[in-house]
Amino acid sequence: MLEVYLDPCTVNSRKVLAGLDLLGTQYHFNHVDYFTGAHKSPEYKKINPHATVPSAVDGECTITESNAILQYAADHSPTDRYYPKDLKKRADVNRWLLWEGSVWFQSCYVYLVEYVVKPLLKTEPDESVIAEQAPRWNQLARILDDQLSKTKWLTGDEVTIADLAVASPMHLHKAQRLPLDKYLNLKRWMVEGIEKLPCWQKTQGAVDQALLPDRAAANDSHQAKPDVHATLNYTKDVEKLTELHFYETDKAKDIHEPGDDPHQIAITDGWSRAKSFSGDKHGFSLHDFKT
Ligand SMILES: N[C@@H](CCC(=O)N[C@@H](CS)C(=O)NCC(=O)O)C(=O)O
Repeated sequence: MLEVYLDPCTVNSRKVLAGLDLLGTQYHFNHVDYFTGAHKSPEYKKINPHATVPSAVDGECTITESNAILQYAADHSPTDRYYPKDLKKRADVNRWLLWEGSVWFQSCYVYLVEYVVKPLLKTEPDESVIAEQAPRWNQLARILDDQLSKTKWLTGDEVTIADLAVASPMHLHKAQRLPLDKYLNLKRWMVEGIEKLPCWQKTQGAVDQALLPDRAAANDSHQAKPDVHATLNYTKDVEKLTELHFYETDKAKDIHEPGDDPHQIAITDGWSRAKSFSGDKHGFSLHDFKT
């Protein structure tokens, strides 16, 4: 099984997680905590000497570039739908993957650092850095907008791994303050295409939780309308210790049977807040589930 090493909140890690979900790839997740610098540990650098996330290991094979991980996983997928085997179609996907890694990521990253990371670290964004980057970003956004005025997804009618790769550096576009209103085709693709993909939605919570804690909390309170309920059968709290005497009616008459106090409870998705949970007073706690 593919071992992946990443932190779900980083751009390139989120790209890989969304991509593996889209492709239906089975993998084993290893958390490398970016904020504690675990990607710089000697242990991790044995896997990835560049000290960056993500990385993937499949037996003897180690892959250290997010787009290369997507390509590898797609090549092992039973379908070529998301990474066509047809060489001309594949060349088109490849050129967007390379374009993203060589120019797009760097430009979007400036906005991510200034408007997302710095506020997180309680530092002021440097507007002169944005002003310097803006012409470059606009030039690149125009290229995407032009392409997306002709096609639904970057390479045609079908979503491919190139779409996820290009979307990832702008994954927090509102918080990054990327001026998408100037690029309506790009905005349509991002908001009505990418952000509607289940694989994208599943990977949003961890990003919000780590990088936009205020928004994550607000979303949680919006999500307070749970759509799943369950009945938990508590046992009534009685002074006398509960003993099992169900068939001895005399002894059983003043005790309560286990599960004689049903409570309807609402189940809400707390995954985006998982890090803030600890054991509660009834002894429940939330842990990562190893697959
Ligand atoms: N081209 C690499 C870039 C990987 C990369 O730079 N990852 C960032 C997080 S998105 C990182 O680990 N940076 C190291 C650091 O900030 O120390 C890829 O696509 O995997």
